[in-house]
Amino acid sequence: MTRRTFLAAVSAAGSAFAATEPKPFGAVPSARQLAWHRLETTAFLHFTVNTFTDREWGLGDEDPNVFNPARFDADAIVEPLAAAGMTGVILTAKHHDGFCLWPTATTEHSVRASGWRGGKGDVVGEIAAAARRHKLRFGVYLSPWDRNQAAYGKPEYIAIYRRQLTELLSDYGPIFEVWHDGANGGDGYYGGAREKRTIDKNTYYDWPGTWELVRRLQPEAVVFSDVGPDVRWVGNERGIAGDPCWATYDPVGADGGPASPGNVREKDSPTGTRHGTRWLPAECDVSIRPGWFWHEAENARVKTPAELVELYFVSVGRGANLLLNVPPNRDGLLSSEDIASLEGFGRWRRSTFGRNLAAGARITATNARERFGPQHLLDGREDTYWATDDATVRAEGVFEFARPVTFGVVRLREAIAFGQRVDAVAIDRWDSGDWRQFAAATSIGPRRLIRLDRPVTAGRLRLRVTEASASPVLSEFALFAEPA
Ligand code: FUL
Repeated sequence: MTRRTFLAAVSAAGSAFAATEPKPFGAVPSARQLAWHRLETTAFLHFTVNTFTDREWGLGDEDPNVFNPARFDADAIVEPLAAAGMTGVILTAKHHDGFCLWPTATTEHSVRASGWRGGKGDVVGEIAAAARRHKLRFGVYLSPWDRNQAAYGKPEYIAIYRRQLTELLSDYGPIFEVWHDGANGGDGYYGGAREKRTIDKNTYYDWPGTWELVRRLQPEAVVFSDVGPDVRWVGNERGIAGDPCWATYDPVGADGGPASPGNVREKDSPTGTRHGTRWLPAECDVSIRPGWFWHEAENARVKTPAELVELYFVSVGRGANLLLNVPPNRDGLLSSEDIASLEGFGRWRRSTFGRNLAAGARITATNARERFGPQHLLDGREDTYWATDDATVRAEGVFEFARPVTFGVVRLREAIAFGQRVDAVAIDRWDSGDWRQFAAATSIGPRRLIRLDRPVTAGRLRLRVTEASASPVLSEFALFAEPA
C-alpha cells in the first residue's frame, strides 16, 4: 500500500467511524422505561372507604357499606385529568385498609360486600375503561400492607397479594405502571385480631417473586417502589425532584445495608446516584390537596394552578415524572375546586408549550459527528440528535434567529437511549458584542426545563456543554414563552 492509499483508507475508516452512532454510556433505559419517560405527567386517584370516614389510613375494620359514591362517574373523573395533559391514571385498587375496589375473589372485603350498586360495582373496571376512552394509560396501586387481612404477616398473605395482583393484571387490559408503596404502621384489625404485626421489609414480601409475576402478566408495565425495579420514589411526597436529579440510582437501605420497598436511605432518592449501575428514574408523587384522600375540610386548600406549574418545573423540569393525586369525593366525582385548578394548569401547558420559539433558527456547532449534526436539536424528534466525536466532551452550538426571540423557558433533552452523559450546561446570549451567560443547569436526562426569572430577548444564543462524562448526545433545544 502506498502512503497515499494508506491515508485515504485511514480517513475513510475515520469518517465511517464518526458516522456511526455513539456507544451507549453507563446504565441505559429499557424499552418500558423509555415509554414511561414520555408520559411526563400522570394522575393518581386515592379513593376508598377513607373518603367516607375522613381518614388517611383506614383501620381495616370499616363496614364495606360506608363506601357509597352515589354519583360515581368514571368519565367525569378522567376527563378533567386528560384535559390537563395527564397521560395516565393510577388508582388505589387497595389501600392499607384492605378494602378492594374491584370484585376480587381473594377476600370478602370489597365492593361486592358494599350496598353501592347492589354489590355489582367495580371501580377498577370503570376507571380502566374511562381511561381507555380518554386515551390515558391505566395503572394500579396495590398496598402491600393490609390491615384487614387475617393472614397479614404470615406466609399465606403473600399468595393472597399475588392473587390480587394477578386479577388486576389479567382482567383490566394493558397496565402501564404497578405501584407498591412502602408504608407500614404495624397495627391493624387483621381479621379481628386487632394487634400489632411487624414484618421484615427486606424478606417478608419476596419482592423479586412478585415482580416476576408482573413481568409475566404485563411485560410492558413499569414497576414503581422505593427501589424500582423500573421507577424509583423521589424520596418525598411534596413532588420535588433533586437538582441534580440523575436517572441512575443504586439504592441502599436506611441503615446502609440492602434496600427494599419501605427500607431505603431517603436522602439519596431525590438526586439518585451519578454513574449508578441501574437506570432507575424518579417519580414525584404529590397530592393536589394536603391529604391523599378527599376531605371536606381541605376543599379550600387545593393547590392553585400557579402551584401546579411550580411543581411541574421541579419535577418534570428536572427529568422526573409528576404523579399528581386528585382524589375523588364522596359523590364519586372530582370536586369543583380541583377541576378548576386542573383547568388552569392545562391552559398554562397548552399556551406555554404550543410553540417552540427556537424552531427555524440557523444552527452551527463546534463539533458534530457527521450525520448527527446540531440541526437535530430543532427537528422536534426524539429519535434524532446532535452528537460529537467520541473524544469531544465539551461542545457548543450557536443559534441565530432571523428576528430576536423573547422566551422565559428553555427545554433541553438528552437522547437517553445512549445513557445520561452530560453533567453541566450553560446558555449565553449575544449582547452588545459579547456573550453573556443567563442560564445554567446540571443533569438533563430525558428533559431539563430552565425557567428564567424574567424573559430574555436575543437574536443569537449559545448552548455550551461545560462538563460531560462522555461525548454529549442531545436531542432537543427548545424555547418557550409563558402566558402573562
Ligand atoms: C404512602 C401511603 O401511606 C399514603 O397513604 C399514600 O398512599 C402515599 C402515596 O403512599 O406510602
